[in-house]
Formats: sequence, C-alpha cells, structure tokens
Amino acid sequence: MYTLDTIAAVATPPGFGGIGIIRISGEKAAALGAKLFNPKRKVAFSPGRMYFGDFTDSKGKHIDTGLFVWFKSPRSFTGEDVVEFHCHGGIVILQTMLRAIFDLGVRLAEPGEFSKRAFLNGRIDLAQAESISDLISASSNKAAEIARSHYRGRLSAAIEAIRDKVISVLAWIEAEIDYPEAELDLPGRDKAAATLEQQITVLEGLQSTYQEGKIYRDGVVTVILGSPNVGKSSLLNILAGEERAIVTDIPGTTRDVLEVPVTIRGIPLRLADTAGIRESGDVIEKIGIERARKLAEQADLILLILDTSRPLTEEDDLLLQNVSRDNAIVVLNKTDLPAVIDAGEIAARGFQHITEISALQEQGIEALKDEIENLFISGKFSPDTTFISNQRHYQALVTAAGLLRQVAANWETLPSDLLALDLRQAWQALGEITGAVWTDDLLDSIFQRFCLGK
Ligand SMILES: Nc1nc2c(ncn2[C@@H]2O[C@H](COP(=O)(O)OP(=O)(O)OP(=O)(O)O)[C@@H](O)[C@H]2O)c(=O)[nH]1
Ligand SMILES: [Mg+2]
Repeated sequence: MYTLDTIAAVATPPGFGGIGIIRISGEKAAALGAKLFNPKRKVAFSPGRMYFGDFTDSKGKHIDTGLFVWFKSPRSFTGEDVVEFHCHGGIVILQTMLRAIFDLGVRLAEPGEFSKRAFLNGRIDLAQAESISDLISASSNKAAEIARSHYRGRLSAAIEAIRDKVISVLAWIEAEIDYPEAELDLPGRDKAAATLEQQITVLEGLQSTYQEGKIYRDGVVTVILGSPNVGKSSLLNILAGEERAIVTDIPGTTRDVLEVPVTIRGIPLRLADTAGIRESGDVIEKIGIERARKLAEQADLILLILDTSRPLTEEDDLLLQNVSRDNAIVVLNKTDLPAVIDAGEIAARGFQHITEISALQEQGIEALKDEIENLFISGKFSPDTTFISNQRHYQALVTAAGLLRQVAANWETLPSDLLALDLRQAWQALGEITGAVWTDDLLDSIFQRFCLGK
C-alpha cells in the first residue's frame, strides 16, 4: 500500500566514486535536510538550487562536506518533497549519513519505491517508469534509444490512441444495447467494425516489433560450441576485442564457461565460450562439457565452430546432428590452412548459415557479423518505429489483440453485450501497459525488480 512516510536510499551505485548521492522523499524530507545540512552561507533554501556546506548527524557531528538540493512537492521526481545529499562517494560516508537520516525516523526505501511513488502521484505512467529502468540497464545504443522514446511517452501515446478507438467502438455497442430500437444516427455498424479492424492491424504491427525490441533490450544469448581445439576461444577473443580466454594448442584448454558481453552491429550479445565437447575422463572438463551442453539448449544463437583443416571428427558429427538448424551459424575456422571440409557438405546437412573464417588471421569476421545481424535484425523497421521490448507489454498486446479479433470474428453473430465484454477487457489489458489500469500486485511485480534507490 502507498504510505506517506519518508524514505531514503543511496541513489548512486555501491562502491567508491567522486560523488555519492542519497535521495530522500516524503513529508519529512525538507525539514530533515535543514537538520543535517549546514550551508556555508546562511540563506533560506529555495527549491531547485544547490547549496554547498557540511553534512552532520542530528547531534551536529560532522560527516562530510558536499552539496544539498531540495525539490519542492509537486515539482520533484516522486511528486513529494525530495532532497538530495551529494556527498563523497565512499561506502562508509554514505552509510554513516544514511544512519543519521534513519535516526530521524526515516526508513530505507524499497527497490523501485521512488519510481513507484512517481507513478502513484501521476508524475510518470507505468511504461515510462519501466523505461527509466531500461534506460539505466541499456547495453546497446538501440536499447537506450527505445527506452528513451518510451520515457518520452511514445509508447504510451500509441497505446492510449488505440484505447480511445476501442472505447469508441464500445460506446457504439453500448448505445445499441441501451437503445436497441432507436434509429441510431451514429456512423453505423460498418464504421465501428472498420475501426476495430484498424486497431487490430495497429496492435499486430506493434507486436511484430517485439522480437527485435527484446533482442535490443535483453541481448542475444550466444554460445560458441565445438570440439576441442577448433578455435572457439580464439573467436571469443576477436569478438570481445581483447584477450579474455586462454588460447593454446592443447585440446581441452577451456574447461569452464566464460561469458563476455559484446556488441555486434549494435546488437548486444551475451557471448559464452565453452569447453570443447568430447568424451573426457577429466572430472573438471566433464563438468565444463555438461555446462556447455546445457547452455546450448537455452541459447538464442549457437556459433558451431569446425576446423576446416581436418576431417570431421566423431564429436563434430554429433554436434552437427544435434544442433538446431534454426539458430545455428556454422563457422568453418582455420581457412588459412588447406581445407578438407567445404561449406557445401555442411549445407547438405541442412544448415543455412555457414561462414568461413580464420581466427588466426582475423579473416572473414565481418561476414560472420553480417550473418549474425541478418539473423536477428530484419531491416524492415524504420528508425522511428515504436518498438515493444518488454515482455509484460507484449503479453498485454497479445491479450488485447486476441480479444479484439474475437470481437471482429463474432461481430455479426454474438449479442452486443458479449462483444462489449471482450472490448472492455481488451481496453483494460492495454491500460495495464500505461498503468491506466493497475493492481497492487502488478505494481509490486514491476517495481520490485528495480534497483535500490531508483
Ligand atoms: N592456423 C590456425 N590456427 C588457429 C586458428 N584459430 C585458432 N587456431 C589455433 O588453434 C589452437 C586452439 O585454439 P583455441 O582458440 O584455444 O581453441 P578452442 O576451441 O578454444 O580449444 P579448447 O578450449 O581446447 O576446446 C590454438 O593453437 C590456436 O592458435 C586459425 O584460424 N588458423
Ligand atoms: Mg577454448
């Protein structure tokens, strides 16, 4: 439940830094600032201005020197009185400061509680609150761009426009229910049906952006798979742009999973190098191989590496049999050596994505990147497309579109009150995206995932 108590949390990441900020929101915030902060120049605080001075505890003991700012309700992030203490970014300083704040009856904010209050006070809608979190965790330019456009209300505006149309259809139907005999001089049944069809198309358009939107936001889980010594770790190092994995000519060099985030053509990849797959008597290596297999099952993309300079081994053969054709790129490595395997032979086994590289000479890497880009980015969306990137939003769209399709399909046959029921549900499902419709459970599930201090 929403309470009016005053909350505080460190808003900057844990660790050491030049500045560490404590944010406080609620009724007591402004008064509390006055108790724990002594400006160098004695002035009355005005909102939105920064003051330089000393931070102390309630007994006047000096803790740190820094900047203080007060945002007066309702013109603050949460809509409540908010103050910020800009201290030095040391763990001890910030914890001491927090304790002094708690001593005055303030409690630690829950994760996402500032954003939740901002939502409850109408400062931002739900999609916007989520977009702030997305912007913070964005690992690619495109992810940041999508989050930014959602924050600026683009998605919410699109959703509200659809809801308005759905309501207009609903109003038409309800008028028909209430005045069945009346000669309704409304635009008519056909017009309402056409509006409905249009909105289904708009919803389906939004839905179709999800696959790419999700890729930008969450990244592609990618596993480099192959038998020992084929050059998996060499490829990881090239894509990572640094020597992350150990490379030797000893088969079985990599024994654990090594995950490295990389960005390829703007697409964030969570790239994992794995132990070469083979029958091994080594306990550690066996565990590594098992991990590689498990990871490959959950991967969005598998880079299956083969050494073109030697005939396929039994292990290669098993991998080729078991790997999914849809999301695997077969990478023929070591093309600087005389080849004994050719791409045709791999294509004949049902693989569509095959590319040749020499990790040693860094040849063919751009073509491999092209292949990855083509696999995930359709190129059909213009730069100003409104992307769906959040699963919750996607689910709501699927629900709403399903209901609207049902209404359209039964338009001529079902009684009006049943159609109205589905229309209303669709309208509500869409409302959950922006938070026009919400429950405590919905808010909890969203804001609990936010970081502390957000
Ligand atoms: N000639 C040639 N040698 C390569 C190429 N790529 C990798 N190698 C060599 O092959 C050997 C194995 O490379 P790694 O990258 O360690 O292979 P890996 O697949 O990670 O091996 P494991 O971790 O043992 O499974 C090293 O000696 C590399 O220098 C290549 O394109 N051409
Ligand atoms: Mg390796």
